[in-house]
Amino acid sequence: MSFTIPRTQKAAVVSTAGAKIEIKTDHPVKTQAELAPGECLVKLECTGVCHTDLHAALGDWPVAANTPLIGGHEGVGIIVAIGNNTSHCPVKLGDRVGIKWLADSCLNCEHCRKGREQNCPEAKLSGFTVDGTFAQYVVSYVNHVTPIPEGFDSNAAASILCAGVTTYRAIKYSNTAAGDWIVLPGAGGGLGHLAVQYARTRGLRVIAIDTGAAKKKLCLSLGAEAWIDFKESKDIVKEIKAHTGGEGAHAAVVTATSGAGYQQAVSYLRAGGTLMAVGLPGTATFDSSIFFTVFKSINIHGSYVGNRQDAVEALDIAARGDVKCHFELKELGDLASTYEGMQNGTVAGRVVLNMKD
Ligand code: 8ID
Ligand code: ZN
Repeated sequence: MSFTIPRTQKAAVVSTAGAKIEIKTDHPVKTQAELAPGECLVKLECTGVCHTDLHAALGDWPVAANTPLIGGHEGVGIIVAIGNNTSHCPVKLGDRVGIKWLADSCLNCEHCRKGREQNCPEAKLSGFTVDGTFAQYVVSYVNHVTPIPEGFDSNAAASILCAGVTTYRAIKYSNTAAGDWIVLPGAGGGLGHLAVQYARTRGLRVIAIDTGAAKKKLCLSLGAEAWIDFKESKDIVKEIKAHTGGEGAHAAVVTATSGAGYQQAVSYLRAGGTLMAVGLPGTATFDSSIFFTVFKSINIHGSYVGNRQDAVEALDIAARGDVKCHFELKELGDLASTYEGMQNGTVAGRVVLNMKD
C-alpha cells in the first residue's frame, strides 16, 4: 500500500499566543523520509474542537504552548506513512487511527509504568507542544495513536478522543456505583454532554448544571434526571440536596471552564463524596472548607485526559452506540467562529471540522 503525499497542505496556524488564526494553504507536509523512527503521518478526515484548543490559542494557561502552533487533538484519519526503522510497530499503513491530546510518552518512566502516561515528563501534547489536527496531515506516534473500531463513523469518533476519554476516565475513578448521584457542572458543553452519557452507562443518576434552553434540552435528552441553570438558580447546594434526599451527591465531575463551577462542590457532596476536577480555568482557585472536607471525608482528585487503555475503552463504548457525540460538522475555515461560540457559551455539545476536502 502506498499513498501520494502532497508537499503542502491547508492548516490553521496561530503565530503567537492570542494572535488571530490564519488558514494557510501552503504549509509544508513532512515526507516519509523526514519521519523519525516511531513517527507516522496521518491524513486527517476530521477533528473535533476542544475548549483546550481555545485556551492554547489565547495563551490563558500558566503553561505556554509552542508557537507558531497548529492546534487540535481530537483527530481521526488514515496512516499514510511510517518512519524508517520503526520497530515493533503496532499499526500499519492504511489503518484508521485517532489522535488524542497525549501524542506520545516514553512508556518507561514511573508514571508511564503506573499507567499515568499523561504525567510522563517527556509527554508530547498534540496541538500544544507538537502540531495538532487542524491541518490536513499530522505527524503522530505509532505507540500512542488509537485504533478506531471498524464501522464507527469518523466524525462521531473524533471527540471521543479527548472529550470522551477524559470524562470516561474521570467517572471511572469517581468512587461511584450504580444508583449513585453524580453532579456535572458544564454538562451542556463538549466534555459535559459525553459525561452525562458515560455516567448513564454506569447506572449513575445525573444532575446536570449548565445554562440556556439548548443545553437543558440536550442534557435531559441524554438522560440527565435533573437540571440546574447556574445563571438562574438562587441556591445550587440547596437544589442538589433536595434532589438527593437531603444528603447531597456522591460525586461531581466539573468540566466548567470557570472557577465558579467548582465553588460549591464540597458543600453539595455527601460524606465520602468525590470531586473530580477536569475543567481548566488558567488562574482560578477554589475555596472549600477545610473543616468540612475533613469532617465529611471528601476526596478531591485532579483528572487529566486518559492513557491508551482509557482511550480504547471510551471508544469501544461509543462505537457500540451507548455514547453518542452530539456535534455540528463544519469546515476548517469555521475555526475562529467556533472559538467565538465557545467563548460565548453558545456551543451545545461539540463542533467537528471536516478535513477531507
Ligand atoms: O484532561 C482534562 N482535565 C481536560 C481535557 C479536555 C478539556 C480538561 N479540559 C478542559 C478544557 O480545557 C476546558 O477548560 O475542560 C474544560 C471544558 O472543555 P469543553 O467541554 O471543551 O468546553 P465547553 O464545550 O466550552 O464546555 C464548558 C461548559 O461549561 C459551562 C459552559 O456553559 C459550557 O457549556 N459552564 C461555565 I463556562 N461555567 C459554569 C458553571 N459555573 C458552567 N457550567 C456550570 N456551572
Ligand atoms: Zn481536549
